[in-house]
Amino acid sequence: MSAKSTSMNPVITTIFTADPSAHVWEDGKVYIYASHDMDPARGCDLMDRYHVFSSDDMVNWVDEGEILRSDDVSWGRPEGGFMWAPDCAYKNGTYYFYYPHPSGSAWNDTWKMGVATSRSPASGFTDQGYIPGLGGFAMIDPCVLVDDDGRAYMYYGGGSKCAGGELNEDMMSIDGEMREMEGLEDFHEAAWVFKREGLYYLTYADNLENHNRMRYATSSHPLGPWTYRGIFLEPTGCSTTHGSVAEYKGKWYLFYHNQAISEQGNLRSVCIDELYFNEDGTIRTVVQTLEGVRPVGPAPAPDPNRKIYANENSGVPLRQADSFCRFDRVDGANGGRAAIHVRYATAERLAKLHLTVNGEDHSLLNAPSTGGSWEFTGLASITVRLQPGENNTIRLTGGNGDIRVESIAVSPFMDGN
Ligand code: FUB
Repeated sequence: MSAKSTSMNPVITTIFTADPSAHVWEDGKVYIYASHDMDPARGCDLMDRYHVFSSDDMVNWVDEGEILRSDDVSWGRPEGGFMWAPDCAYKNGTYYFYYPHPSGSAWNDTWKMGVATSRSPASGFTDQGYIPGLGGFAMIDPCVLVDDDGRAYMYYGGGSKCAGGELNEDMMSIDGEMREMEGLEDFHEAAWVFKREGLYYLTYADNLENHNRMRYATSSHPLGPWTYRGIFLEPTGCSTTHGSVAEYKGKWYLFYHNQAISEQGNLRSVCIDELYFNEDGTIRTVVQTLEGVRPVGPAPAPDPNRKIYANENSGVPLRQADSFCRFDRVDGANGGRAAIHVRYATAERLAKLHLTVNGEDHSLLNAPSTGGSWEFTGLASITVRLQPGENNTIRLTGGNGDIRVESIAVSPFMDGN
């Protein structure tokens, strides 16, 4: 990873990600739990395979890999897909990953709030079922706030209804009933609650047709009633909007998505911009930038375990759907997660490469323009699972724009996960 002066927007470029929920955990890093727009899209039907991203400087983001897919959900709709906007919470040594997913083929009538747990923030999640009593028609987008006193609250909603309630100690059931959140104006979906200086903020997407904005309300109690405060994110150019607010190393940020890379509303990309409060606690309108945010820590050190594999045919463009380059005997070290960084050149606005690892499909990797067919400055990065030792085959197939691949760099995570 090289030193970057700003994060740029979007910050996650290699795969399409949306609905970012950001959290700072005890290891001092900031994590983004995002949903994943599978490419090609079919509305939001095919969304699946959640990835987590982490950073300790806000500029360099590591793909931590996939943590859950619809195939892992035994109670889920038989056709899969529909893994929509998630959130994550931490309590007493366990990470709780909350995700909306339908239990039946009639997807919008059968939403449930699934929970997967792990002892680690970004790997090892196992599905635990769903929260009893929650869900139903259009009820999506769970968000959990763990308050300073350890009490935890769940919020969710859609189709103009937002509900909240207190979670039990098990973090997987509700204490009593959910209640409607009062005082919100023009609520659509995407509830997010955070606390600053003793005040609770509930942010959400509004109903502006095809150009949802973000609004917010405040309260001195985690479950309201809420006082409506206004709009703080104008349209991003994407029909949906969905965001989270978090503080990291003394600065506040809005994590949101737009469609800048794809120019398609169902292939979205996570962005980050700074968020400022006025003296009275109100939020200033967030300025959407191309530059993104500045570093709040040193750039990561180069990985001493990284191995580079050259493509001997790097001069040959992968233009046709049957053109590919293959890397054999790729070292997965002890096995488990490994970051793959593909060095490429393309003059196309957006080329794509289809990645398979040991025959397993990893979908399309985005390769935005490097400004020239021989400018090998592009890096497409994704984290996958490798077998132990030099037993791995990585294949990149063309057919989505004129693109040359110079090499791949592989960095095993070395933690055995
Ligand atoms: O990403 C699928 C859905 O689109 C989310 O659940 C909504 O908040 C909207 O972003």
